[in-house]
Amino acid sequence: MVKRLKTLVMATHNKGKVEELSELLKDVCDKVVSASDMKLSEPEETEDSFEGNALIKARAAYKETGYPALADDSGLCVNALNGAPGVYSARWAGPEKNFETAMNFLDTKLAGMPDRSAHFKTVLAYIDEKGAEHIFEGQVDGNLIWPPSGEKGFGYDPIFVPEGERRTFAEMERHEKQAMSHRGKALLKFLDFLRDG
Ligand code: ITT
Repeated sequence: MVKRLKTLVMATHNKGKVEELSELLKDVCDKVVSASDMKLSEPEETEDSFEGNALIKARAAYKETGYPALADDSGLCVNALNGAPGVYSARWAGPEKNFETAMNFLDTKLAGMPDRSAHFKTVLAYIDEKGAEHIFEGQVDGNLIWPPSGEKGFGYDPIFVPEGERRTFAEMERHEKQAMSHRGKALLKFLDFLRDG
């Protein structure tokens, strides 16, 4: 039986993540609110790992609200760039969060490099009602294309083609991306955890 939560805070200010996470979470929570809805502060992400930064965000939201909190730290890791931008994926877009700029910057860095393989990674950090911490991970491998293609999704989606596909994430419907994405995989692990717990 799935353990239902009364209220869950999604410890993120990223609208794209909220859209992708909230749909499935609504099945297991009476109420799902985001850090933006609750006007929570945005803690500085000072760790050099997805897990470390996910925990910073989840702990901050749990502390501020007292509700169980789920944070997502994620990013694009490019093999030819030794895993960059990785935990710096959001920061490459600057304070204006301009991903056109970030994708152009990435394309410039990859000039002359034939290896276009990359993966997206998500680490979800969950802090339960008692304050216990749990980690769930998801990854999707794929290749980068240029020029960007597609209007859906967010962030680096217009340049990422998952393995076995011909379309970018930005050319897919949300449920199609969800079925194969890093975030979708991590979220299923979290839902399994609630089911078993
Ligand atoms: P929060 O910290 O408030 O959750 P953020 O956007 O700053 O929002 P991150 O620090 O985890 O989140 O940065 C992850 C970045 O990686 C995100 O801004 C996107 O640009 C990129 N990213 C993560 N998942 C992605 C996805 O599914 N599609 C495209 N880009 C993604």
